[in-house]
Amino acid sequence: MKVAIKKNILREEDRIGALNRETLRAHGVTAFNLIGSPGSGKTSLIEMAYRELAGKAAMGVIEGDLASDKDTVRLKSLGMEALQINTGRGCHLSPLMVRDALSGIPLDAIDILIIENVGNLVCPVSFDLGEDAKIGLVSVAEGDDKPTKYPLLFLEAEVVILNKIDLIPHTDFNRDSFYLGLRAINPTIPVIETSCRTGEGVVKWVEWLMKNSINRGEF
Ligand SMILES: Nc1nc2c(ncn2[C@@H]2O[C@H](COP(=O)(O)OP(=O)(O)OP(=O)(O)O)[C@@H](O)[C@H]2O)c(=O)[nH]1
Ligand SMILES: [Mg+2]
Repeated sequence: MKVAIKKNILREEDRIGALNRETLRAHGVTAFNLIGSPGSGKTSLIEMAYRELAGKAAMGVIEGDLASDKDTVRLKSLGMEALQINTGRGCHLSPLMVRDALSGIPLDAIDILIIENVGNLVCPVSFDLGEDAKIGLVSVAEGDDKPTKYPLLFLEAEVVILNKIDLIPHTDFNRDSFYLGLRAINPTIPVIETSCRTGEGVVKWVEWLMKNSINRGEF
């Protein structure tokens, strides 16, 4: 009985996710679901992308956090369209939360929507929010074993961002171990190494966003 109810809920979630995708398509918006641990640099990467995309494409953000509007305040101060969702005890954004948020974002004014999911490598992976692609983010500070321990994200994502590479000399992060673990899970997924401190890799990250937009970067 419990299993049947759970399956029905998931089916309903998928239906709303598909509806979100239709809405986004109707407005010509590409959506990316950014998934990474707390503090891995999700908001920092969004800030970097926004600066780099200036004059090329307009970006909006849905921010998911258990509490506070800190990230939204940060993004709005740059002039970005940003809307905060607080999940309370919830460990992920649901398609319905995103559905509600979409009505608060001027979709005709943006080309790319980044959904910063709640900091978590587990639950957010299971939900289709209506995104065009999931982006898996890990940072050097978390250790090189994350693909091995949290394989689902690395199977579902279309790209992996390895952030905070400026910290490699100060940690025991081993690039070879990281890539060995990742390739065992997903042999072909592209990886972009970035540092929001030095700016390294940011152009590549933004090029990936453009290339994987529904209009292939022709905004
Ligand atoms: N050294 C270094 N620090 C970084 C880098 N990227 C982000 N940070 C720092 O890491 C901390 C967390 O960054 P955020 O961008 O807030 O991370 P987040 O994933 O959005 O965090 P939550 O929203 O709380 O889950 C901040 O102090 C950033 O300045 C990086 O590439 N290198
Ligand atoms: Mg954040």
